[in-house]
Amino acid sequence: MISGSSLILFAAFSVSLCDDGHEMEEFLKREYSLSKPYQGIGVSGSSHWELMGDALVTTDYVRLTPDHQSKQGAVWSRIPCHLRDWELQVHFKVHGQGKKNLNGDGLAVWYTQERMQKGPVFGNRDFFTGLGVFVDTYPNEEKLLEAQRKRYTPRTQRIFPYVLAMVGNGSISYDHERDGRPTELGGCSAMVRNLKHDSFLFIRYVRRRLTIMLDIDGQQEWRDCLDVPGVRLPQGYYFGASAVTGDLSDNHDLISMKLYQLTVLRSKQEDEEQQEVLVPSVDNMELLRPLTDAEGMSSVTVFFSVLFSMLGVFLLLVVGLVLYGHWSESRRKRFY
Ligand SMILES: [Ca+2]
Repeated sequence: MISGSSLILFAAFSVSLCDDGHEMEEFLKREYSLSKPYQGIGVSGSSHWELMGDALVTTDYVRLTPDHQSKQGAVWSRIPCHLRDWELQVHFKVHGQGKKNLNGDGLAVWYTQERMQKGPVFGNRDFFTGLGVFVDTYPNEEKLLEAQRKRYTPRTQRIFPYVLAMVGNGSISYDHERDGRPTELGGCSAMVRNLKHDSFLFIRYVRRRLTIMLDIDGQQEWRDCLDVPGVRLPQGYYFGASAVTGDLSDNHDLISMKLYQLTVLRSKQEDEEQQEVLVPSVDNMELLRPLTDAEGMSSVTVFFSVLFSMLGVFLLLVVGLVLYGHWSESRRKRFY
């Protein structure tokens, strides 16, 4: 695993080793990156990035929301990304006047089919298609259970702020009241608010493996947050970031989002499999499991079995009725 500082130093080009020992080359892709001096952002047509809602740009940051109630803002790439393997480094800052747990709601980083759509998921639409990584700063579920005078068992408690990943296929809703627990792919606690030093989120997607790391302790070291294999994300989606405040608020600032292309050697079979991904899915996750060929066949088989059984029963009934008709006829004839 390479460290955050080395990534920053070798911003334009470097070679690193993947977890499984594969050598990878990294290239900064400027067209998918957002960094100072944020030239032309917000001016229609003159930048690769577009602002929406309450988001605004200064010389030092893109502020998704200010520290005021009921704000939502986002920034979206205009260009769909067709890279297969990539890593995204997000330099962000969450800060505000509110004391712990009296702030909210958090920010999200997106790689989705949809873009520029307002909604309830950290300012973005629900039922999204693709990947969402949430830096959730308000524990809705905990507050809900407290209100119902129910207690968490230690096994289920999550310490907030909490970083969480979710993959959506367009038909799955994000459960805001439960902080996305039902659809959580994985996550970790992350004390990201009101830090004196820089904070970074790192999302790497290589050979269907999704890795999320954080650098928030001011040590210039990445720490693991999530590592999930078998995440199938189509190509051609948009990168974006959004944030929302409610009754409670924070400044949600983006300093940069830098996208690196990773060059990975693939077998022919991997190459072919990659091209088949049309809808996001996650292996071994029931909500999002892809249909295999065998399962596709078996559902067809089930359909025809049911159809033929019904036809069979119908045929038996008809034959039975005809036979009964003949039998009662011949019985009547015997009496005359
Ligand atoms: Ca929350």
